[in-house]
Amino acid sequence: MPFRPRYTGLIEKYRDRLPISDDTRIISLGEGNTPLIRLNNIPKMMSKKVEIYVKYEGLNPTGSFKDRGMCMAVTKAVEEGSKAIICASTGNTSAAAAAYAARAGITAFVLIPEGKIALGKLSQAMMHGAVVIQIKGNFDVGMQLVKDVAKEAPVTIVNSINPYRLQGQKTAAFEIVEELGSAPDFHCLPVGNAGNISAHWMGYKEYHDHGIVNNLPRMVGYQAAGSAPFIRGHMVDDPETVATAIRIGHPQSWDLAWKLQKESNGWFDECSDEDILAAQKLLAEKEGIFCEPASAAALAGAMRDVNNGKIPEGSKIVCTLTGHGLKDPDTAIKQSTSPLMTVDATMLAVKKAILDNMVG
Ligand code: AN7
Repeated sequence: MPFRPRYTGLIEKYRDRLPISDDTRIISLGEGNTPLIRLNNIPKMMSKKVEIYVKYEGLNPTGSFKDRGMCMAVTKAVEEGSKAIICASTGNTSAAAAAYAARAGITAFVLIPEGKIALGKLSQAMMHGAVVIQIKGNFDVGMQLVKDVAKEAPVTIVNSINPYRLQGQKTAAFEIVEELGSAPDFHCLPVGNAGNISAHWMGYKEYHDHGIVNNLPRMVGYQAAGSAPFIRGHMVDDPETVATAIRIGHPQSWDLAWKLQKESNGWFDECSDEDILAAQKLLAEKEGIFCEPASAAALAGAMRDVNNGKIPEGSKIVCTLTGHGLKDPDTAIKQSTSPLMTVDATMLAVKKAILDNMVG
């Protein structure tokens, strides 16, 4: 039986490209190395021919892309002697912070908007032993509080304003290039704080600058219509969307995002909540891939922009599916149309249920 070395996470794999030294104690949960899945059925339903791949970041240890950045942020915090980390979060950052703090043996403080984070994410933060502080305010308010309090208390901020976060997250672009043998023509992502889209661009540019790849993608960022500061052109004070992960009106990486939009010749656009949920469901029903609502914004936007010609026929597209569908079971069940029935526990009743629901 052929053996291969155990995969031990993205810091070990990309240590030469990350700010790590030989004696850094690495805090890892085996993050990264996520599948790049080629969609089979959805492209066939589209009127124009394109190749679509999804980078399934929901398969990271805590179920979102945040693990890529959090392993780096916590590794560096520990190296610098920090005993506690803090973040504001719409859910996924808090889950990742809680898990990596547990792994490192330090404390995580997480500020979350009361009642506005998905159940799975809350359960993660609580289960990993974070100090969960619900605030009567949204993410943006929480983020400001975190910045203010970190000036007065011995805590390291692990939101994406921590530069190590983007360093870790850039590795997703490395993986894509390594698997495709080139950069895609278009890379579509959901945008909240715009940290992840910025990190991806950093990764692509680094491989390009170092001669590993000779093309660059156009970066496309999609926001939820009720929470779309990049489309409005200014900060939004009361963001609202079913995609709670990207319910962010004051993006922290505002300048970085506009810079990469220009450099990559990409664009930002918005998707309605209906389109986001429809794309989430389509992906689940037609491809067997379950992502959370925010993630589906990438696919919803890409499909629309293929249809309207902004993304030309023949393009190779990567959509990042930022988080796992299991993060938000409530939204999934609420919009599900699959028959959920209860029948008598008899062969006859079960047989009838089968025959009544045979398709084709
Ligand atoms: C599933 O957890 O900001 O544009 O506090 O969870 O880098 O902010 C989450 C963001 C997309 C947006 N998809 O990424 C948080 C948080 C999912 C997310 C985004 C988030 P950025």
